[in-house]
Amino acid sequence: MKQNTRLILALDEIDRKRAMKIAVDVSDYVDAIKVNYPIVLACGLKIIKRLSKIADVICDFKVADIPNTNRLIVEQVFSMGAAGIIVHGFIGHDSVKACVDSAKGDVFVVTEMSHPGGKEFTQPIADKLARLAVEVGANGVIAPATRPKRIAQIKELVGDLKILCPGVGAQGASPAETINAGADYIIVGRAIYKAKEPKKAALKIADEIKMML
Ligand code: OMP
Repeated sequence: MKQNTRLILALDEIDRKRAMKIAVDVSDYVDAIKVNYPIVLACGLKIIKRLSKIADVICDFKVADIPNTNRLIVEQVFSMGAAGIIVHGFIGHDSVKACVDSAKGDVFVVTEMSHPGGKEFTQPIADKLARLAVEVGANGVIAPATRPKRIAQIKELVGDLKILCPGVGAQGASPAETINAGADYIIVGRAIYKAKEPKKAALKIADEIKMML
């Protein structure tokens, strides 16, 4: 995945035509497009192929199963042209390693989640999950933009692994603070795809990121 604007669009838009238009409109300002269950359930797996012609696609399926099932999921995702996949870490070393071994691209491990409930169960084990990501040879981790201090702490644990941070915009975090805390990429959904002019919104955030580098 390129590291140019450091902005990743979370395209949780379920209308296929609108989603494709937004993807094309913002393509100059994003390094990748992240898809999650909403768009894939609404539009089918083929949306991954379609979007991957516009930008690198990261499949945020938060994979969380036994090693064999994970392998089967990961194989399907990469056969559609995805560039990366997001998996949970709490499933243990063997299950995450199965993802890394079968991936034909990047694997990102969720550490502490960005929403308020992320403090309940993911925060207490997030440091362990970050270490696990390093130990199994993942390419990066997901850390919460909503808690910049935690980004910095998790960065200490993961060294060269990339840190992708959701929570900017609709969840309240700012691009500047997130980059300052050590994020390699910022993941933004609603603040772009729900904006009146998604292209302008993406450009504004990309500019804010640029100012901090
Ligand atoms: P917005 O809140 O609309 O910007 O979207 C954030 C995106 O990041 C959504 O697609 C979430 O599913 C995703 N996300 C989080 O918001 N928090 C997390 O802790 C992890 C993720 C993720 O793995 O991408």
